[in-house]
Formats: sequence, structure tokens, C-alpha cells
Amino acid sequence: MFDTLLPRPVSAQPAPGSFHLDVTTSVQADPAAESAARWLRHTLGAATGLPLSPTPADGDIRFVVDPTVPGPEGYRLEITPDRVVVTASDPAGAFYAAQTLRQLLGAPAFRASVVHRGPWVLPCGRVQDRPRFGWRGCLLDVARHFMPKDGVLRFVDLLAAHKLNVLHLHLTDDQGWRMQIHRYPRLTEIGSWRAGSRVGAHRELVHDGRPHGGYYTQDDLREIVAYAAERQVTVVPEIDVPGHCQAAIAAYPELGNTPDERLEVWPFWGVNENVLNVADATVTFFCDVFDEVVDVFPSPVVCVGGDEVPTTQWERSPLARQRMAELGLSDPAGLHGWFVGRMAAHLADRGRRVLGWDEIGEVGALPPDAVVASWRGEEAGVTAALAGHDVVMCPEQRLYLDHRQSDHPDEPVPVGYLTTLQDVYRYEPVPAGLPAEAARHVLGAQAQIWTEHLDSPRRVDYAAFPRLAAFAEVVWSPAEGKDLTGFEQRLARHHLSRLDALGVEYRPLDGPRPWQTRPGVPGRPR
Ligand code: TNX
Repeated sequence: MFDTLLPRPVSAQPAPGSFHLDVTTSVQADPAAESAARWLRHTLGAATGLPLSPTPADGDIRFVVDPTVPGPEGYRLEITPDRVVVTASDPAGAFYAAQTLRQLLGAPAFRASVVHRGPWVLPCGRVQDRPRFGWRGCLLDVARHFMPKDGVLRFVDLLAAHKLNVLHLHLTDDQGWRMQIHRYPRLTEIGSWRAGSRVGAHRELVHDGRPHGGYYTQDDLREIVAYAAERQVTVVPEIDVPGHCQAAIAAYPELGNTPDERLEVWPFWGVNENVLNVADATVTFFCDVFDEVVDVFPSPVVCVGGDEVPTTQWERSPLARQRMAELGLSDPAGLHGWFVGRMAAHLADRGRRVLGWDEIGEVGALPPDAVVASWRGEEAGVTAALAGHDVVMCPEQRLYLDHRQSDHPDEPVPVGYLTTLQDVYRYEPVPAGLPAEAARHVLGAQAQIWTEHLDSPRRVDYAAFPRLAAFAEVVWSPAEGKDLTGFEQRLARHHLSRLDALGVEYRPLDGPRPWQTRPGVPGRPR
């Protein structure tokens, strides 16, 4: 029965017998594990209708924190006919044990209310578990298409159900600004919506003429952060600078390089030449923005973007040329590094580290404690790790879940590299041949869900699942014992029915359902 678990645990030994949950079953915890116990009572209480009372003190299901258990985030689970004991290295380990218990109870335990009357049975035995990597991330792009708050909370639950622990929220881009900033209200008044969107990956300008928008208030974001923290998920916010900023420039034209041309929030996809200017006032503006960001997001790491910054406007700008002279720069790309460096220094003063896309390693912008997101491949990650920087592996050839899942003729809006479920499962985050000293700098890996072509939570479900289940196993489970066939069997026999019970509209293994196709919307496969 332990061979249903996904991601696969470090080890599990079955024993004879089973533990039955009933109206008398209590769930009790050490103070350090109380949040995990509360989650279990709440979640299983809803699905089973059982009271799962927090007393007596030596409950039938008991959570204990013991730092001698291998961690971080580790747990030991011992199930006997009359007791379930979780011994966790820390609160996160206790939470992951609770997730494992829910999986062991079967798909009905994933429903939000009582449908099945039981019996609710846990198999006896022992599980020992801990993650392979500390950064088990997923980026959600809420800038290209907004995801309403309840969808984000649901997505956090789905990440936690797969033992993933970082939600990288891409909050701003050319096509929309999604975070309320008190000091600069026009960022959301003007920047949070656009007049329409490009349909598919047309090169021609085919427009749907349908306004799109939305934003989170700071209280919405604080709620997301707290909800995620209770589920051991850290929300890493991204404000992308100095490129991918047209929505901000539309709201505050003084941030841009084209004072005579009024820009709109961009209704198209792709790389955009409208980047920030390099005035002191623009640096100050974004320092103010990041002050509000750190106020809302306690994450030790804050993403400043730094990807895809065309220098065409700077080449023509007297202000940029003056700044280059002042800084002794011969290449305008140095301004990209300078801008990111200014943000990094500002965040460092506030006790935060920056995360940036791998371009920041090439433009002279890298403070020693910066974390590099290696996206254009693995090479930038290798270079950064060899130089002693921490890195998160996000290669677009392997971990971009907006990219097409198959060459099936009905695959909706097929863009990017072919990235099958099996390709994701086979991904190895530590590049071959990386010396051990550098491999220690690979914090983990991250799957990316960019949403140019995912215009609703239903489309995000389709792109994310089941590939995110394969990704969970890449970052959680030990490298030894990796077994594609075993994974596919667990997925098909046990895990998809959990996703069904949760209401996840994943891509069926044999291709999209008719209503998941997008006839006539062109992609652009690479
Ligand atoms: C590249 S990844 C981008 C994103 C796009 C994505 C589409 C990165 C740092 N930049 O802006 O959404 O490709 O797959």
C-alpha cells in the first residue's frame, strides 16, 4: 500500500495489519507540529466527517518533533493497529507526514466533503522520508493572465499536496501589473488591465478585442502568503526589471525612454523594447516598490527578474549615454547590470537576497549572495555554481510547463519545446559532471507556468498536471531508484484519481478531451 505514494518516499516497509480511523480517533501534536495536525484535522475532518479531536494528550494519531530525525523537512511515520506516530525533524516534516497520511487513505480523502462513509484505513508499516532538494519550486505567471485569488489559494494546496515548497509569483510584466502599491496607485489603476490580447502565437497582430485584467490588494497577497506558510510554501514575489515593464511605463510614462509616445499596457506577447530608463528617479521609484514588496512578502529571497532586456532604446537615449559615461561603461548592457545591482543593494539593506534570471550573470550585476535562475539552459547555472553562487535550475528545454506536452494534433496552442510527462520525470537537476563543491550550490529546481496561452485556471490545470506530479518526484525523491515505469503506474492507478477528487482538469495521459483543445488558435513549436 505504500507503493501508492507520490512523490516516492525515501523508504517504506509494510507490516501486517491496519489502523482504522473512526469517531473516537484523536489527533494530537507537540506545539511545533500543531499546524500540521490542524491541517490534517481540517482536511480529513471535511472528507471523512470524523471529529478527529485534539485530545487526549496521547492521541491515537500523534505528531512529535524530534530534531534527531534526519531533515530538514524529514519525517518518520509508524503505523500500528492501535496508533499512528509521526516523528518529524521540524514543522515542515510534520506537514509532509500529514500529506502522506492523506495519500494513504485513498482518493476519497481528497474530497471537500463527505461522499464516502469509509472505512478509513491506514496500512501498518513504517515510512522514512525527506526531500532531496530544499528548493522545490513552481513559477506561476499571473501577469500575462490574471488568476483570481481563490485560484491561487487552490494552486498552493495543489503544490503542497505534491510536497513542493516554493511558489514563485510573477506579478508584473509588459501585459499587466498585479500588485497594489500604495505609493503609486496608477500601477494598478492603469497597469492592471489591457484592452485586449493576442490570440495564440500569431506573428500577425490578431487581437481578441476583449479587455483583460485584475490585481491583488496587499491584503489579498498577505492572505496568500499566510495560507501558503501554513502549508510550508514560501511565496517568492517577482517584480521584473528593467525589461518586461511596459505596464508600469503605461501607468507612469516618466519611467520610460519615449517621453513623446504614450504607451498602452501591451496587448501582445514576446520580448519588448520598452524598458525602464536609467534616471535616478526611476531607481527610487522601484526602490519604493520593493519596500512595499518586502513589507508584504517575508520570503528571504525576492526576484528582480532581469531577463530579456533589449538595449535599443538606451543606445539612442542621451540620458543612458550620460549614465554610461558616468559609470565608465562601454556597452549599454552594463546599464542592465547596474539597474539590477541597485535593486539588489537596496534589498540587501533590507535583509533580502535577490533571485534573478540568468542574464544577470552576464551583465556584471551579480552580488555574491544572489541566486541565479538558470532558464536558457543549464550552462548559466553551471557557470554560476562553479563561481560559488546558489542556483535554481529552470531550463526552458525541460521545465517550462507552458510548452507543448505532445505532438498530438489536438494539443492546445502548441508552443515551445516538446516537454512530455516522461521528459519531465527524466530531468536531473544536478548537471552531469558538476564537481561536488559546485553541486552543493544547486538549491533545487523549478517548473515554470507562463500564461501567455493559458487564459484561465482550467488551462493552467491542463498545462500543470500531471507533469507537475513528475516534477515533484524529480525534486523530492532520491536519485537512486528512479523508475519511470513505476512512476507511470502509480500515477495512472492511484494519483490521477486523487487529482480527480480534487477537481483538477489535468491532461489525460492519451491526449486532450475535446473541450481542452483550441482549434484554430495557432502555436509556434520550437
Ligand atoms: C521566456 S523565462 C520568458 C517569459 C516567457 C516565456 C514563455 C523568462 C525569464 N522569460 O517572459 O513568458 O519565455 O515560455
